[in-house]
Amino acid sequence: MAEILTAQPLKLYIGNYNYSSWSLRPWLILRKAELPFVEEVIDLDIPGYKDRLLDLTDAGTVPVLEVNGERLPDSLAIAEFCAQAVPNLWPKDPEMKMKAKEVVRLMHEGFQIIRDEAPMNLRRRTETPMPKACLKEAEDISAMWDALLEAHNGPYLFDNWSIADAFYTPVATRFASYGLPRSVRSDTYISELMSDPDFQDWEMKAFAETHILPETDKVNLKR
Ligand SMILES: N[C@@H](CCC(=O)N[C@@H](CS)C(=O)NCC(=O)O)C(=O)O
Repeated sequence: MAEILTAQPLKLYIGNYNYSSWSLRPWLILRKAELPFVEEVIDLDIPGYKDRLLDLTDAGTVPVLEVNGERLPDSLAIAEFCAQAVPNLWPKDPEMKMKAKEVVRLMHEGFQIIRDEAPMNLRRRTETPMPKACLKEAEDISAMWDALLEAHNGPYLFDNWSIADAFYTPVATRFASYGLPRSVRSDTYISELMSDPDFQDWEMKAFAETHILPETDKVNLKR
């Protein structure tokens, strides 16, 4: 694996910093793994962007990690690739690791209401009332975080920072952007993730970015 990693620099194709939650996850993981990589932003929703994505991989989405000319799509597959090279990205304890994988899978496959109603938009701060179903999903996530933080004595979901925290960082930003309800413990967790120096590097790039996705910027402005 080390050979694969060093032969050519890793390249991560990502969507826009302000909006691309799926891109943020592996970007954070690569940073925490201290795996050197270069990144290339593909502006989403501009004419021809989909062809560009389909030229990269059949998935037609970002993130995509290029390893020695081979391209690996999907945030979770990229996370697992990094964890093979740097095993402490998952908790060491087997039971904890299983649980961490379960909560990551939940995020990767679910929480569709929050994804639709409160898309990641780092520049957004709004107090517009959110739909009930979205509030309910936020409460469920906050309760799940609380149970894990309590069981593992915070500040992270498991013993140390892990892929699970990477997967929930974009969710934390949604709580901040849309004022979603959360417990005091979850609020502390959100602050922890959002004050992470690597996240803050990403956020600075989002604030500096000029590309706008009007459809995403419209979400929840009119309620
Ligand atoms: N399951 C994929 C989802 C990737 C995804 O939907 N990425 C969005 C950007 S955040 C995308 O590429 N959208 C472009 C499109 O759907 O046309 C993953 O985990 O990487």
